[in-house]
Amino acid sequence: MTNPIRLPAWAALEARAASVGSWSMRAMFEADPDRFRRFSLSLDGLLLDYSKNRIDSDTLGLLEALAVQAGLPQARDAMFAGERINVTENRPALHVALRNRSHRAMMVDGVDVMPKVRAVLDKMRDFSERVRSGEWRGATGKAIASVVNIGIGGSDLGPVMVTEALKPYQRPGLAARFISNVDGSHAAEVLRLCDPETTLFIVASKTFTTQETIANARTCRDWLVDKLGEAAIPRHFVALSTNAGAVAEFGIDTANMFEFWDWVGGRYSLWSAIGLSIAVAVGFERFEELLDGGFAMDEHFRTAPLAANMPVILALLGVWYGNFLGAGAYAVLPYDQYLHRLPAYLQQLDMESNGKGTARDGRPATWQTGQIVFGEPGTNGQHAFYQLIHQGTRLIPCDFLAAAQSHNPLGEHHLMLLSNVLAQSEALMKGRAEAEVRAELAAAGMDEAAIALHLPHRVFEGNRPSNTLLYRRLDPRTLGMLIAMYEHKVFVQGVVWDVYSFDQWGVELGKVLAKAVLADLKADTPPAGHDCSTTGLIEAIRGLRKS
Ligand code: G6Q
Repeated sequence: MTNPIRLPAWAALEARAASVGSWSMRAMFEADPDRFRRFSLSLDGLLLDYSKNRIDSDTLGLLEALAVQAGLPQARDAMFAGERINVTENRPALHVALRNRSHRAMMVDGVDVMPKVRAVLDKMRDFSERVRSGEWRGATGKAIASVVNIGIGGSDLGPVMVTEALKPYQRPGLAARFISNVDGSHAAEVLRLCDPETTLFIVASKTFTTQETIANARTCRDWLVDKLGEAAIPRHFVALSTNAGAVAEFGIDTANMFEFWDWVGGRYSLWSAIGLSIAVAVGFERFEELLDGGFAMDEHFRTAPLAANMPVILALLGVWYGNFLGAGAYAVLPYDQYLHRLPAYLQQLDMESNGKGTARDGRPATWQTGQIVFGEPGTNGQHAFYQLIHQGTRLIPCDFLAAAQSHNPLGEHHLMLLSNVLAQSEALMKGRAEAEVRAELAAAGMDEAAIALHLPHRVFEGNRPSNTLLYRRLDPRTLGMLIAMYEHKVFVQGVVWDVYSFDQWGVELGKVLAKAVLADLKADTPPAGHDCSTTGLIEAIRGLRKS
């Protein structure tokens, strides 16, 4: 455990940033026609091109040295060995066991967890097949047509993102829907689309105490009971949780509960029973292919040298930009409509894991940790916020993702999509030089005065970095690889930044605070114990709700 700024490689990187940080990528490409080959990696059909970055071999060497000095190889081994690396919650972070497709044991406290993992997978297979085949029926004998996952945060974002990404694999007549927000409008709008006789609710909550999820589950239970009576509950409600007591108390038969364990973090849980909605939506075999992809990336991360390791390289590039070249944010830009929830998913994965201001020794982190993640699918983003990425005053590194083949080959759409993603990364790197713009304006017939006015606004300095992730087609295995790649990227950055990536005390705080304010909103007595802004807002809400 060492503060990164005390590591020798940190100082070397600071010095390097001062001298080479502004090197022109355009010039580097001109000088080295082999740059793409030297700075790209392939793994099972997934290509990572990281050549459009402000790096050279020496800089990468220093970044790798930083990772080694920060103890990355040992930290990685400790994670796979099931050590209690989630120190502040005193538990391992062993989501890699959930997708361990080998015969290797995965140990927690001296016990192999794989038999339990496989038993739950078998139960998920059996259940998802029964629902999909129509063998599992609702209380009135009808087959299930809507599966509604009720969960929030880690118990929602992964399943939503994956079911959306794998929509081409869903079968007609069985819809996967999600209720997460405690805003009653979310439940109301989803329930409007459902028929109680053919709806199966999956209540997904690790703790089974989360206010939003329990409130939504109660509302859905009331909706069902109102139409079909109490006796219908066992045919229409199942639970995914670590808390059998609370599941039973809620009224769900624990025979219909799919278990996972405290060593599965919420935002790492889509591979566990929390993925049941995915398995029902796309079929268990596809779910297994997702696990296979995750496992392939785990093996790569575990065994590939740091210099040829996708998650490590992505992580270190993020460190280079964030800690040495002043970037505070990065954009995730999938040129793949089916990945439209990937940015939201990565926001949680990244910002909840590494949005920490305290180092592992308990002292304030005086270096930048975490990164602001944002994004939208291409080409929509191009017509919105790319302006700032191209010409703004901030450095925003980008990850572009694209499939060579579409699930929906409509005319030239896909080639147009691909031409956009390549054109964007090229333009970000090259920019548009003054001479180029001047010639273009002159050719358009502008006089000198007009050229002088327009020129500075149309010049793009370029030199803006990006990675491109290219794959054949967005299938379950590729998706599994991509998700695991980002998980490990976040892990590596947490190690370098010396923070605990697997807790989320900020989220827990929100859970506690909301309960106190709820009591004040319901009361008639003057709210006490708040600042005057919160008190004023509570009183204003009380007034507005009466009017
Ligand atoms: C994820 C976080 C958080 C969590 C939700 C839901 O890593 O811990 O997003 O997943 O708060 O928690 P439950 O699954 O316990 O309802």
